[in-house]
Amino acid sequence: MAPQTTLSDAIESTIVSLPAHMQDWVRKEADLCKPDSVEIITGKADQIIRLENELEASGAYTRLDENVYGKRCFYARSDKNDVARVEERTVICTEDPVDAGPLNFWVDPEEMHGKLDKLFGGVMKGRTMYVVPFVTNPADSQFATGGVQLTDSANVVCNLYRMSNLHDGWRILEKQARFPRITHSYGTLNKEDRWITHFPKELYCRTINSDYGGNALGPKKIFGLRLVGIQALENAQKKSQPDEDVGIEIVEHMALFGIDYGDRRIHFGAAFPSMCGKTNIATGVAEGPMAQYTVFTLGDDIIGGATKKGDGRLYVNNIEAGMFGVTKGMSDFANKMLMEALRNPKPEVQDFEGGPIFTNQVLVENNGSNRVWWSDSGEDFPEGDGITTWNWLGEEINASAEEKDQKNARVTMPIRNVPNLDSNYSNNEGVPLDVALIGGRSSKLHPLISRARSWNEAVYHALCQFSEPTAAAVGQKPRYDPMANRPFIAFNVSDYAQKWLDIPEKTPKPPAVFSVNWFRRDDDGNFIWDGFGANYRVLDAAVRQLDGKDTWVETPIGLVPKPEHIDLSELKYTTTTEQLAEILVPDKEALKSEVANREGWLNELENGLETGSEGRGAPKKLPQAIWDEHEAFKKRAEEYCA
Ligand code: GTP
Ligand code: SPV
Ligand code: MN
Repeated sequence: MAPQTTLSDAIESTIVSLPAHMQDWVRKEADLCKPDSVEIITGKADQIIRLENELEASGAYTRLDENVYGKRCFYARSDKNDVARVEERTVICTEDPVDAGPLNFWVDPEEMHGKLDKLFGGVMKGRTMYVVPFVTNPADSQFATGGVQLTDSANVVCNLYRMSNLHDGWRILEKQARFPRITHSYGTLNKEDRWITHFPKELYCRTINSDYGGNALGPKKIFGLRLVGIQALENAQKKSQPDEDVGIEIVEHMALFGIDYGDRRIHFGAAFPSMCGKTNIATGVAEGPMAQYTVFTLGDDIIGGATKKGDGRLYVNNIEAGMFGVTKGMSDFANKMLMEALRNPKPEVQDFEGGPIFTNQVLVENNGSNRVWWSDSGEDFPEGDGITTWNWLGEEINASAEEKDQKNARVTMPIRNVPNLDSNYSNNEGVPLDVALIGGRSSKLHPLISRARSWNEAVYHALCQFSEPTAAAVGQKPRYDPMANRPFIAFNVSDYAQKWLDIPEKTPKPPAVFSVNWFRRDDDGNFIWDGFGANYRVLDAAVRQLDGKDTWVETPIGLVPKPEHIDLSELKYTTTTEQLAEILVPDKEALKSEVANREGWLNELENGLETGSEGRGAPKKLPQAIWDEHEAFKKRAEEYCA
């Protein structure tokens, strides 16, 4: 017997068709949110096509010309106050604030639920509540986890269908007794009442008043990185020896790609903060002296995996099924394989996942044909007879308009369209993670590439990875961003540091870790390094160092190549040998202040942020090994700068 609710018979009969262990939760949420109807997402394309048509009929989606990007390609505009992640409103709700740590915002779970119950009360009146199943990729790997998102946003459903594995969702969820749950409503889109909340103990997240990517697409950051990240921490903590199978052990904010060297394919993971080049490096092409090397794409944002029994290496996969890429700057020069995917969608993908969904670019109408334009695409702003253009705010504009596409305008697209997808993309066992690249935007300090002398030193540098702000999150400032994961570590950062320090004990053949920085600037603010396709030359130098072919030079921040180790022939922008020599070593002035800055940062991790600590979780002691590495760094830096 179903408990007493005020739900209609139609809603009740939908709910009873769900797997038995989910019904109570969905019923309770429906009773609170009061949708007019409840619809179960089947995972089949016909239903998604119907939702796309409804979004088009309502004016939310503009259908783009099939001849440009293939079938089922759409354009949407967001609310003007809902264009990026909102870290200030991202909250971890644990009983003990120490479990959230000093970097996360923290609210007592009961208090947060009370506040959210009010905001969710009746929020779906006049709307449909969709029940969306999903599973991390690949569905049949031992690391896969299924979950359910409830949402009143058909736009979120259509994006999720391209980004996450929904079609295997129910099959996996049937077998999974405990399942993570996310309830989302775009609510009123009011930013004052926007909340992205996580209740790790309940495997439950509630997010309201945003329809944007990382705030609303549950399987991505909310579930994929944060909740599964906690699961990976707990599994890794309980693991006592390398051959013990504990399920998923590692989840990181990393792109994943392979490059063939002779008969071996080396797999790289790239942990760069949001909008710092993950999609670029995973979908770019090597050029010049490396033109014969193919880059094989596996993923552009989140990896998960574990140590393989008997092998001792970390095996990882992209846990997503699509990409959510920044369009500004997307071009044949910056990420050719992504452009190819847009130009040549595969028929089976067009019919199943669908085509790209663009949000917040410039809409271009040319005699009845609709397409989009974005900044730094290499294409002139469209002008001429029969052409009309509107900016992301919906205003008709011309080439001289200041406001064109939004800085964080994005495109959602199924990864299966990428022509150079690694054949192991959906391999249940994953691929070995050979090299981990850790980077950020550092205009003065960090060398183009460096390698720590030991594992602990690498962890220390990664914990002190610095990066300048981007448009991917609202109101960001320059900051340290541990392993490019700062906004996504849903537990105490000291435990995260310890987890990384423990890797060699649990994974006898851990990846080689290199720090990279494509973003050094000259005194006029220009980037010194060519970047993009030239970055693969830097990776080539890394592989040569690993193979013992080149001997690198000591600096306080790690070993660095000599200029002759990086081939500068046929560069597009011409970084000179002198410039290369400059960016291969840390800037002395920057290094001097870095020692004190890092000391301040580590103290903040241990004692709480100096400014803006209000509303955050509580700190705890950092592992001693981190302080030991800091002392060693300080000594090396003082000698170097003397
Ligand atoms: P999220 O999706 O937000 O997690 O970001 P991402 O890391 O995938 O970022 P993406 O690859 O979309 O980075 C985009 C930005 O980085 C664009 O502004 C690019 O122009 C810039 N970028 C990427 N690679 C390079 C590079 O090698 N040099 C320079 N100067 N800019 C780069
Ligand atoms: C990021 O900001 O790191 C992204 C986009 O990948 S979002 O899905 O919004 O998190
Ligand atoms: Mn990201």
